[in-house]
Amino acid sequence: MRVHNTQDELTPKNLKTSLKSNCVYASVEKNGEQFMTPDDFVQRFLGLHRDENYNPQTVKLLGSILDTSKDGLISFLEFQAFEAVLCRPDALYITAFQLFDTNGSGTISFDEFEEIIKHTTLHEQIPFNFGSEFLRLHFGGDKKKRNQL
Ligand SMILES: [Ca+2]
Repeated sequence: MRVHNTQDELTPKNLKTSLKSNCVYASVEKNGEQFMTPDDFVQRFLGLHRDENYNPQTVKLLGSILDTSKDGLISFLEFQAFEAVLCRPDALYITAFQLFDTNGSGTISFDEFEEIIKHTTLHEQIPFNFGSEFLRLHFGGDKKKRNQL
């Protein structure tokens, strides 16, 4: 028989269970409302990037996926909205979009795309070609075109 610890897996069901106790992870209180910081969500709630050499920028970027208002804090409503996203069949696309949309405008500019790609370890190993046909297609020759979901 396989021993299964559901607390170790990030599934919509587990998130729902955790949702009720997410205030435990919220370290910031403003006007009577509790918020999680990116550190609270990524390191304490998910249990990721906890080693002493973790990259704070990575934690900030992962937290920003939930922080759709981009105020640096994750509200209970933002956490609930993320749970709803995870239940959708296109959850991966929406999550990726929210990662790249760093200013929460609902569109992805060339600068936002470049900022995230330049942060990846893959780019460090194999530099991404920001003058490629792929980028011309999605951002136009002048790189001014913005992409929406
Ligand atoms: Ca927020």
